[in-house]
Amino acid sequence: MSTLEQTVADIKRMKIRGALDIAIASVAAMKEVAKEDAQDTDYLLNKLEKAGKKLKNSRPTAVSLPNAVNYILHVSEKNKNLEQSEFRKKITAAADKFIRDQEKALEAIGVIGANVIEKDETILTHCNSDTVVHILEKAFDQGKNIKAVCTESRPRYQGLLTAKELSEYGIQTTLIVDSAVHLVMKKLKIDKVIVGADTVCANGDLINKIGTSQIALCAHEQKIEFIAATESIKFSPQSLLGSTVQIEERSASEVIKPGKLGKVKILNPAFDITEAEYINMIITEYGIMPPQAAYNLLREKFGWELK
Ligand code: RI2
Repeated sequence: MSTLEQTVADIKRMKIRGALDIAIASVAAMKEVAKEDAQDTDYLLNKLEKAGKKLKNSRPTAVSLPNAVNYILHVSEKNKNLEQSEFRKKITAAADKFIRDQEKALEAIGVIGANVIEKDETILTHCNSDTVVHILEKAFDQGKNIKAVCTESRPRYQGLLTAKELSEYGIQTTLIVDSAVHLVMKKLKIDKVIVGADTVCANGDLINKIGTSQIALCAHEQKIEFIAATESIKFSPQSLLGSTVQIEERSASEVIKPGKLGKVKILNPAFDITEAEYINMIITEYGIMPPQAAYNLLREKFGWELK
């Protein structure tokens, strides 16, 4: 199997998962496509376009994936008049820079996010976001003696990954079932909720793992700060043009063994939408911003995509 086919398959079955990781893996796969044998630059360009389509179709919700692919396609288009070897060099350099930039963004968010956390705070998180894990580990490194509460995140249980990672890092961690959030917020005196993002829309709405919006509502009711941590690659330029984000529906078999409940229909949406009004702040590599500033970030960062 080629790197491209392998990457598409791994993203589909969530062997590669997390909004940032699928973007990085997609760019790495396109870099390999650009190295393949070809008669001329046009042929390579065509191969990259086809690869981009396959990658974009592998998972529909996290916008970091099409943003990453479109960036490489944009560089390809800009350099299509170059001779083949020069063209390859441009794509390789762009892919390497993209990956480095995401690593730097993650690092910057870690530092900014850790500054937001106070000494002895208890932070609740949902699902498994590398970005959030990074923030909590940085805060721990600063000697802040934080505690973490992780939801299981049914049906795929990504919360177990978060709990394991944080606990092994030395952070006092508690795992709860998803439906315990409201009670536990009071019982364990949660200070802040910090979640990752799959997509941020121009109006500041957040799309993240199913269950996020219920947690935001609980936090709102209990006056607990609700924070999203996200690299700017997860902002959706298409939302500026009125497109809505497709919420991925995954197989019923992730929820229950097929047929176990006879004719009962199983619905398994993987993400939900948290409205901007329930979000206190968004942490990006550029700093802290209110969700209402999403529009400005999009115009600034993705202007090239909107032309
Ligand atoms: P990072 C994940 O989706 C979760 O929804 C998580 O909050 C988000 O991606 C961002 O993850 P999934 O791939 O990029 O588990 O912060 O469906 O790692």
